[in-house]
Amino acid sequence: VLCYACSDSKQTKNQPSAHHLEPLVTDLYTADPSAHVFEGNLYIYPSHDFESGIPEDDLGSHFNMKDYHVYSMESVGEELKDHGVALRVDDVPWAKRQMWAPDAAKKDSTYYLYFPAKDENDIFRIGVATSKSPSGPFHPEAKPIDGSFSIDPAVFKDTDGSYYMYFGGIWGGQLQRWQSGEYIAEDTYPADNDPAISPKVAKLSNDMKQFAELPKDIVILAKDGKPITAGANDKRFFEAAWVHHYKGKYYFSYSTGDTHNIAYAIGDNPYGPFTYAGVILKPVLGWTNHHSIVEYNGKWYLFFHDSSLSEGKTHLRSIKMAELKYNPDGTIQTIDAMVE
Ligand code: FUB
Repeated sequence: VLCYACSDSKQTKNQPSAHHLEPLVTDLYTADPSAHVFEGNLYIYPSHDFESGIPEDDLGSHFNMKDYHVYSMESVGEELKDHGVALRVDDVPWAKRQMWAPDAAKKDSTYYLYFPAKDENDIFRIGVATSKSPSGPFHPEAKPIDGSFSIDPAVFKDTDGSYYMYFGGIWGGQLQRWQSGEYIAEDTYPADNDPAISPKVAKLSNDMKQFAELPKDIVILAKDGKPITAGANDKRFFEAAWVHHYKGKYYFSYSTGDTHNIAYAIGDNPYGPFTYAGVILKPVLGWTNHHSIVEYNGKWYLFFHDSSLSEGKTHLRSIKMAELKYNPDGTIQTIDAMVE
């Protein structure tokens, strides 16, 4: 619950203050919040962290999640409603383990939940499940999306009604194993001076259950117009893609992973290229940083997570939100949740 009863004079009831960021959910660990406005309410689709006892490693095996809950709020500042379990890994025929960051979309009268999980060969794929309600329960397709791979799907609806999926994550997210177009079970990274590994985008089919095209590279340019290099790890893409539209521009935001920022880049169309524009969210408590951005009732919000509720356990996270503000030139004001 957001603190709307604290004594801070700048804070009024039902208006969260950017400098008082409390976990939105306190009875479960939650992470990777994808927020959307459906049916006039804010719906949040997070990962559901729990302690499975798997030791920590560089592949992220300790992020061993097995289901998703869906949350909603009718107005900012209200307690989140937990709609319960929306999808379990045991109910997905092709998925074996590690349900990582999900996203959701609505088309016509159907809601779609997109999620990554490892298949029986320990390869991350992206699945889809459907429901007539934004809160689920969601019914999974028997197979993952054809040609899908890696993690962190984020689905963006363009102004013309087309839907695009952005996805990918390096290290444990396996994107570096797909550089040849086929899965190779060993990690291959570009040299520091070469362009960084690109996140992917694919337009979705009319039924929202397949890619309508082969995934394409998203190119993120440095301010000098050259692709960001693999060695620029304070700016290059790591995981957690998100796209939103603001005043005619497309904002591609993402985590820089081992440097722990949420960064963003701006482009003129859903495919990019996008030009690096700065940091939206500085590192939070815990190794991962993952966010979403949504407009609700005329204000913009950043949803993110940190490990404050678990006192620093990286795989036991809690979702939070803060108001996001733009400068007159369209750049985004940086949020530092560690000090606010
Ligand atoms: O929650 C598991 C993974 O951690 C997500 O897929 C990544 O984006 C990172 O937040």
